[in-house]
Amino acid sequence: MIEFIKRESSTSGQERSSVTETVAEILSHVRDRGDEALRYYAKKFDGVEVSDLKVSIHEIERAVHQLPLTLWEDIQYSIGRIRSFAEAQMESLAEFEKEMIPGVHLGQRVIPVETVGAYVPGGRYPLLSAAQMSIIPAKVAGVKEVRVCTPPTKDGGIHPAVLCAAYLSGADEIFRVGGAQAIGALAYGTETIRPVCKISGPGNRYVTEAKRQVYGVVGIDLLAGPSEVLVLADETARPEYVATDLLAQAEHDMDARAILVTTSRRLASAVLQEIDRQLRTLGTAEIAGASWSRKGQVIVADTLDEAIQITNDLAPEHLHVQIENSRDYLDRFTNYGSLFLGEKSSVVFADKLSGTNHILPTLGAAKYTGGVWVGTFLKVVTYQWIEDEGVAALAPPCVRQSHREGLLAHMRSANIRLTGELDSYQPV
Ligand code: HSO
Ligand code: ZN
Repeated sequence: MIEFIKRESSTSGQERSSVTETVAEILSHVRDRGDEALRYYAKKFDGVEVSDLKVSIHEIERAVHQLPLTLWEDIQYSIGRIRSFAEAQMESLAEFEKEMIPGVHLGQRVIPVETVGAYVPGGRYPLLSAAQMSIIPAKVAGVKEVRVCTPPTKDGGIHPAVLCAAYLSGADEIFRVGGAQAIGALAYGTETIRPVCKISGPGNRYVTEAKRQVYGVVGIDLLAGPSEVLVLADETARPEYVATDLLAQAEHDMDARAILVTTSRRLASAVLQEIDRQLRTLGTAEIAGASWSRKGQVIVADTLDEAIQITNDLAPEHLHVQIENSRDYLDRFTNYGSLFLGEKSSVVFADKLSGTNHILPTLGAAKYTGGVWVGTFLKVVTYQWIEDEGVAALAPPCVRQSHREGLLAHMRSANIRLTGELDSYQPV
């Protein structure tokens, strides 16, 4: 039996279709008019006249030199952590060639995507880590060119720390273009922005819808929705910790979802009280409080098994387990973007610098995919090399199968390798 102590207030999806139409219009405008459309939307949506869409190396160098030393060091530190983990993932990917039967050699290769577009959102909080999370794994994968798009600030610049984070992470080109129009530019190309093979990075609902619409023309990483956390806690969890974790997700935006699943009614009420207490002194209480009251949920389960079941059903973006001996439960969780075991493993470390990626599946997508990783920027492809002995084994069943299917040119292509003739092999 589960009980909802606090439920998500219902939301309607009526705005959805207008977003779809607006985005379709922006994309076709960008495809038809290129840079001119990008400047038009910069004026319309960002309120700025943009002359140089591409950020010059002088502007980047100036931003790097003006960056406070500690911040520069912090950015370098997080780049180092994220790169190390991406490199470890890279090592886990195996290329191989194997003689499967005599004369049939099959292999697998791992090839980087040639060009990647990294979208770095602007919005309420300029996240330094957003740039790093796409660019670094792409570069570790061996992507030749990473083109970054990020919205211009009100004065037509780019937030200096975001610019530095993108540059120091290895961005090859940076453009002051945001929103759906940036996705259009990266997918179709304009006079200034050359098209890429794959687009990665989070964004608002317009950016996400644009990624959905250009998918096929280019690849995309995933469709990232508003941030989510699910904290699974038992009676041993600390209400102060759990409350900070729920509010850290809630402060992202009004649509962020923070969920507590617990086996302890006492903990549930302690956390609710603690959230109210912390909101009184939290600088971002306006958003965090609003999103908590709109989207926050507290669910009490009778047993831990039941709580784990709910967790797997909800498939949250971030899953933070704060129960006794959390680490022993690793195998019990099957649907999540990223898992955090034990009370010390705060999600915010991974948001920025423990090393794992923070671009993760939301809205239940963790049922079918993980988040961005070095493999997002790699193609696992196959090859083969077949000798006579292999032909002798493969051709007869292949000829028979093709014949049965009525694929007569296929039949010949196999047969000529076996007999040197087109139709000599008569399948029975
Ligand atoms: N929680 C966000 C990532 C982030 N938060 C970066 C702060 N900085 C989505 O996973
Ligand atoms: Zn966060």
